[in-house]
Amino acid sequence: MANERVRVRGLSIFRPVIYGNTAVVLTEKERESLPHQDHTHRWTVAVRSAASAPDSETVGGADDLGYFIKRVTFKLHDTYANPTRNVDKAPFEVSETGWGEFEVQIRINFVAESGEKAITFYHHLKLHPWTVLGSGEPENPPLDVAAKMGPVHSWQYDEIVFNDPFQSFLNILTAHPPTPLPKTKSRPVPFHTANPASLEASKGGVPEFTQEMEKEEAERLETARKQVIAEQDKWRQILIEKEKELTRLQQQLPNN
Ligand code: SLL
Repeated sequence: MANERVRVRGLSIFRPVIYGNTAVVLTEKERESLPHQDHTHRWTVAVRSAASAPDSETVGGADDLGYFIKRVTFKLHDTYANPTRNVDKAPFEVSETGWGEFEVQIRINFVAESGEKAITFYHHLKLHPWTVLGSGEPENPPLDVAAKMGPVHSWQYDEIVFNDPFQSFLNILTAHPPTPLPKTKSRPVPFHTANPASLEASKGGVPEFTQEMEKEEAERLETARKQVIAEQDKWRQILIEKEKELTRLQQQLPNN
């Protein structure tokens, strides 16, 4: 038992999670039945496992993260009653109605065996659909248009890494391997429904995270890295030319 509190040095182990929110526009009927009639949306903010359960209507959430997460504290905007919401078991989520977007603080406390400090994520609660840039449309479409566009999904993928974990915590983690992400999309649903072409395909559907998305992100980073290097080379060249010119001009000055 004693050696269970020993750290396994040099070992890193991670768990893939997503955090974010889903939001829908309230129907007129729903609005009328609420105590706050100025509320326009119903939303859910959550921390979930990255993989989605097959045929589920939920983004992510295939695995119950309760084996390593003890508590998630969602800190809502101060306009909410009791803005600090503690959730002590899966699903780690809060559902509310409201009228505005704001930043949610998401604090994750790990099980006692982990000996890990809490971590904090920040998520901008998204209610309004993304609009096409430069399309001349207003930034937030009117509610009736937004309602037709279907639910808004705003989710961030992340990996919680544990370095030098305690042996007892490592045992817990390895006993619960995460459901792997699918290689490619099994459902033709994009995350960003702003593009009208993707709107039809996405209707009523639920997006999911895939391994392909990770590959695409790596490719985008690599392209950006090459661009930065090319720009640096270009400006270094310009600097060298300018310095030469400066020297030339200085030599032409009368007291030289
Ligand atoms: C904004 N900075 O002005 C943001 C604040 C606050 C959102 C958004 C409901 C609160 C209640 C609610 O949606 N608060 O229950 O009245 O857009």
